[in-house]
Amino acid sequence: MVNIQKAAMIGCGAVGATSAFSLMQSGLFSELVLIDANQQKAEGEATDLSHGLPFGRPMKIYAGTYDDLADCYLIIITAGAAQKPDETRIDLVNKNVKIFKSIIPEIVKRNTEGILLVVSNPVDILTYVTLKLSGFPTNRVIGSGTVLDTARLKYLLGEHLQVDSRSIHAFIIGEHGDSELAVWSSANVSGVDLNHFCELRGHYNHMEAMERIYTDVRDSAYEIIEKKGATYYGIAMAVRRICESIIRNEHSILPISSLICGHYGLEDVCMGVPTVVGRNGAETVLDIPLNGLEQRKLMASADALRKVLDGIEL
Ligand code: 6V0
Repeated sequence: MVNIQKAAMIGCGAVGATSAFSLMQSGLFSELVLIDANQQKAEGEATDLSHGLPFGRPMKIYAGTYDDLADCYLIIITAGAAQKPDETRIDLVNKNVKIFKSIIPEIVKRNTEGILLVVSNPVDILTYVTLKLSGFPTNRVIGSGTVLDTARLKYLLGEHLQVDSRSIHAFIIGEHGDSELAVWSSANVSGVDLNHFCELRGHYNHMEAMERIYTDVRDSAYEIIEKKGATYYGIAMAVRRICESIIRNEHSILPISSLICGHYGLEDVCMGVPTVVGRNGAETVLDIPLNGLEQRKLMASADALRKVLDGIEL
């Protein structure tokens, strides 16, 4: 029997440790197991995090082993190499597929009922690899997809329009990477069409501003990595948001990555598109309306991912 209040973090580097910190503050779990190839790192992070518990809510955080996964409801994987300056996410594929080939069978040996949340990059490729290696049902293997990219889009639009980013309804979809796209055709601020809202705020060069904002979103990881070596706070909050929707069975619509079967005319690829997320993981993948250009860009993004998948032996 899995325990809904128990989660595991496999990989305790910058992203794993920061995500553990955000989960610790969320109150979602009563037990969090940290696993890393570097056991000392997992132990150090667990002790450091635990020292913050008297300021938060009671729970157990400890460095564990794969045996501790047996009753975990949610297993989050952040293990693997991260981008260095001038590397793309796709450049990580060989190193991280190899790492996943060692991790996923260890999970499956102990736990066949939990939900697997992939965060390591390239996240869409690794979500697909995890799905195939685990043999889990498609709803129980998800990736963080473009949840972070969508948050970046909302943040930048909020700054541009001087409005609360939570009132903005817009998505980045496709690959979490260079071929992702912004769905401008349905973007709105609490029901007001985005272009109209821009005008209300005194902005008229929509095309130029939207192109700049999209480019900033797409390239923001490169910029942050250039400046501070890694990105982790934003993704830690995104991980928390996804976990919240699962554990609290919120049925929130988040652009997580999961297997696409027939949606948008696409098959057999994992990528980020708006999906109802609840206790069962990826519950319903949504076909949101796209204009012709957006549809072509989404196809191109799926093609780019498929080419990488075709080069992987599973
Ligand atoms: P990091 O700080 O180098 O940490 C990686 C950790 O993984 C290290 O502690 C390693 O010891 C550990 N590790 C390596 N191999 C194994 C293994 N076989 N089993 C267990 N642990 C292992 O990297 P960082 O934490 O910065 O990034 C982790 C991954 O997240 C990278 O692939 C990033 O590209 C990816 N990110 C994904 C994002 C997203 O939006 N999905 C956002 C940011 C980073």
